[in-house]
Amino acid sequence: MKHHLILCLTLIALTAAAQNKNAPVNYDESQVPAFQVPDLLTCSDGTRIETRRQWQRKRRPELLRLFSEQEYGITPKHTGIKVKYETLASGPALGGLATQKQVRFVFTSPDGQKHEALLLLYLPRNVAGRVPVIIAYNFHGNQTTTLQHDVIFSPSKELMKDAGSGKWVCGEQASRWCYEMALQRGYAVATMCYHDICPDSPTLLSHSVLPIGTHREASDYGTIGIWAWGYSRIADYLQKHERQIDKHRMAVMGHSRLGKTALWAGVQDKRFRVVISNNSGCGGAALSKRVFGENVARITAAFPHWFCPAFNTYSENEAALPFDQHQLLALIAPRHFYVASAQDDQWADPKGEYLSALYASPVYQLYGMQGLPDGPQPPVQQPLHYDAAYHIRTGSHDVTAYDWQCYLDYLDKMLR
Ligand code: GTR
Repeated sequence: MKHHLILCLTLIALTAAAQNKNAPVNYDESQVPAFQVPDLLTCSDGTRIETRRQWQRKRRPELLRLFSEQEYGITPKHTGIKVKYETLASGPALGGLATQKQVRFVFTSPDGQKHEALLLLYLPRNVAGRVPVIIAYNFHGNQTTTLQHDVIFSPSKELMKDAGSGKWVCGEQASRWCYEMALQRGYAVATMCYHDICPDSPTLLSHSVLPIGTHREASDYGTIGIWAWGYSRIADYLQKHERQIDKHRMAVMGHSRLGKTALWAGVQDKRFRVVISNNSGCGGAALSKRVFGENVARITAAFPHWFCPAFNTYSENEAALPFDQHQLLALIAPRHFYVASAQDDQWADPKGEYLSALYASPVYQLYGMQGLPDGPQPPVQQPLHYDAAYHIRTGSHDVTAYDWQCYLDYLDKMLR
């Protein structure tokens, strides 16, 4: 009898999980539920925040804890992991515009396990003094980001089921990487394949640099937490070992799932002066409570390894969320964030991304700074560049030359 009951309950649980994958997706603005975003400046005990000191001492840590415990998982402070670097290649590249370096990171965990990741760094030549840097992961290996044939394949390629597919071919993603434009404007760019830090597949998690088990407790980090931790390890290297890099002018950038990751990294690591989220959508810049486009049910069903298990609780129940993504963006202040949307990328809810950026403004005000000014979402191709920034461009889910141009204009303003 007891066994029968357990079996029934298990079946119900499994069916519920399976149904999540098919949770409805809304693209109709008139069907957006009535909602109120949780107030940025009111603490859980009702205290109203009036000063930046109160924000820093009380509200910011409280919100950071919420995002750690309920969305991305708690980032470990002490991992015991040691990192060694080995330069595999270095020399002129991109028609003499850059010095290229390819650096192998070897992570050794306390139990002696080793993991390798490969950094590709382009430094501008003919620039005197230290330069700012943009750090951004790529999806299918360093070799896909450029047509230069001397770029070594990222090691994680070998693990992936689709390793033989066109996705991993040299230069395949080159349109997303405007290296020349950045270098000409005096920026270094550093990239690494995110799978090198932790493969984005539930069956390959044993290859992660940070350990992640098949069974996780409610607030245990998922892969977004691991990738964000990895962004900080790239910053460590650039800060300590690259004399040409200005450690006070580091920006972190990411597209889509890596945009979510860039935000979470930027919130936690104050070395990132500008945090760029390109089409990051659900679990990134977009407000969850609008339930427009991708929603919590869909994302947690499709990618059960990305967030901490506690986030599943809000599947088809965004109304119960005690936080929303505008508060994540606000945690970046007084440093700067840039949220960018694409008109045809409705899955990522461009309007929700804009509103989230706008609703973060009160914290910039506390700092005597100017976040996005009150007003409707700007038209396409009309960037708003304040102490926080936003643009929406024409086209689809992608990173384009237009996006790079806007980011570089903004970085020129904020990092000079
Ligand atoms: C989609 C996912 C989005 C976004 C995207 C990407 O499948 O639903 O949240 O992260 O992948 O990373 O390209």
